[in-house]
Amino acid sequence: MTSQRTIATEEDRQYYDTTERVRLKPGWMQGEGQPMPTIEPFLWRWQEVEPLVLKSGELVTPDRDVERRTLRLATPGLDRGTTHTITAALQLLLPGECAPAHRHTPTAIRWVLKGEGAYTTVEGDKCWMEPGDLILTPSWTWHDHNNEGSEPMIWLDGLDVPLVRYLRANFYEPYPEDQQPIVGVAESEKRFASGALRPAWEDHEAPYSPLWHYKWAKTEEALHSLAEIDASPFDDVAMEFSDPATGGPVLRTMTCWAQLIRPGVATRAHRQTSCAVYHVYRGQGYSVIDGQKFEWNEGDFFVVPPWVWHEHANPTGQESILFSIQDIPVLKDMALYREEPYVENAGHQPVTGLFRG
Ligand code: GTQ
Ligand code: FE2
Repeated sequence: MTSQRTIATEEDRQYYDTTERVRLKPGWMQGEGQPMPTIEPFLWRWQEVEPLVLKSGELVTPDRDVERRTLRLATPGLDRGTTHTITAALQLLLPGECAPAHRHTPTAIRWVLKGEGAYTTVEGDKCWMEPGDLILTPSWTWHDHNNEGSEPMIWLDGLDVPLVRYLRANFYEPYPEDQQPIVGVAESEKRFASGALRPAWEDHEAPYSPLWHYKWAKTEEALHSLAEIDASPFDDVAMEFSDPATGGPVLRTMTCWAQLIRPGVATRAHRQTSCAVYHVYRGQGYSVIDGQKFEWNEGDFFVVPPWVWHEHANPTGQESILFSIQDIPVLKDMALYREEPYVENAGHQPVTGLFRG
């Protein structure tokens, strides 16, 4: 059998020389190309990240050259992105600054971490940012960020850039002015934030949520309401931010979750073909990812790679809240989503190591 796959005779050699010359690759010869880089689980500590984010304010200023003052969560082994599909970055905007208006085909989300007095304008709609708010800037929507307050504003950006680049569909356009004209304030919220009710005469054809701003107060209330009655064995009180027009994920390429891990809860492990970038919005706890224990504190970030066992726990007496960006919609739409529960040991992985960073 193997003799069929080796170059034994002059005739073979000629054959393989010819296939190479005409750009044909025999599939029965050795595997093709470089192996895909594996994505390692990783954790960034807020204690280390925050001073570097604040210091970046002394190094650069967002303008037409710099565009955005961001620090990417750079997972080891990847030279772009935070996972193979998602880029996550911390962005800083100082009082009086404007991150100029532009649009691009990659979609972005903002998860607000710190500060007040800044807003993002999305397609003319002014969205004031407060910690715990989720703001969407879907594909090809104009957006600029402005800080009119007196404090540094810090948020987490999540973008589908690695996926869009892979698909060769990355386009970008600057707006002629730094700021786009403001048409209204919190308009998407006034139309759609009630969730269960929406304007009766409007059709929704956009391939993303018409609601761009999910306020923290509503998210927190939703988590607490669900916690009274139900929870997932794998993710505890996990809620997906949803498109009020479809009930589905807010975007085609990324979904966002807010997850309450109640005091004393240790979820069961499972694995999925999707991946996630997590932020610890509140509290303390740990996740076991691929047998490694990742202890997290408020403000930390961590990555759950695809098809890796993971479980979350909150051994403290206070609630923990996790925010995450996940690529589930891509896998599901392509019929590639798989999920598997960890069945041994009552659903808990043996812990083989402690992540130290
Ligand atoms: O705020 O518009 O992290 O365009 C990367 C690209 C943020 C933004 C990023 C962007 C933005
Ligand atoms: Fe942008």
